[in-house]
Amino acid sequence: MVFNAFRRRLLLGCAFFLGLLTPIAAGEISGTLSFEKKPPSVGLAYMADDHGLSKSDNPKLDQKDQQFIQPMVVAPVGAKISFVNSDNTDHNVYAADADAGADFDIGLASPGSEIEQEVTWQDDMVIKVGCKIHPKMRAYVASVDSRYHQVIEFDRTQKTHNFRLEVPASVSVFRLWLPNYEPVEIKIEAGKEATAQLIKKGKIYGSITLKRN
Ligand SMILES: [Cu+2]
Repeated sequence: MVFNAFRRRLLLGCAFFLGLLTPIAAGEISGTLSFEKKPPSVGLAYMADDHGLSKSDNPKLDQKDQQFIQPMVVAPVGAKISFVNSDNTDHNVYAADADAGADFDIGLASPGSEIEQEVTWQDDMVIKVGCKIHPKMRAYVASVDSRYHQVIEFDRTQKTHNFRLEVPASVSVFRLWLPNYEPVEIKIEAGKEATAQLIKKGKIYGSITLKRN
């Protein structure tokens, strides 16, 4: 009896330990991006068949030290983005993307200001925003309404990057957006793996591998 109880505890202990070592938890996609050259600075992974992201979350895009703090904000059409100037110098935020129909300019944003901009342009696009005062400043706004999304910030010295995305059973259409690359769409069901090429200007620059448990 004593031995059995001990053994059971040992087995439970092992199961718990193995649980900790399991590479991906339930309801997750784990992805690996491999680039042949330098990766871009940022990307967006999301499940395109979810449309539950709230319009009232009011995401912030902050400016400090002459940079946009967030490389990308995700906001569905109809949401309002707050452009915040947390710097001690004037800034501006503008976009001019004819394909998406995004054309705005918040004017002069003085230190401490917070200016709202509604996402009025095309759904499911990623646009570049800049600052007319500091031409090197750059960020992206994704008009994406999926709750299951992740902004991926790349370490540009690394050619391989892993990410994880929590996904419920109800969604299966994975999309990846990378600046200047062709968008990737992969339908992936639980228990499956998939690979796709990363293509820029008609050439293969890398690959993406997904595993869904
Ligand atoms: Cu600026």
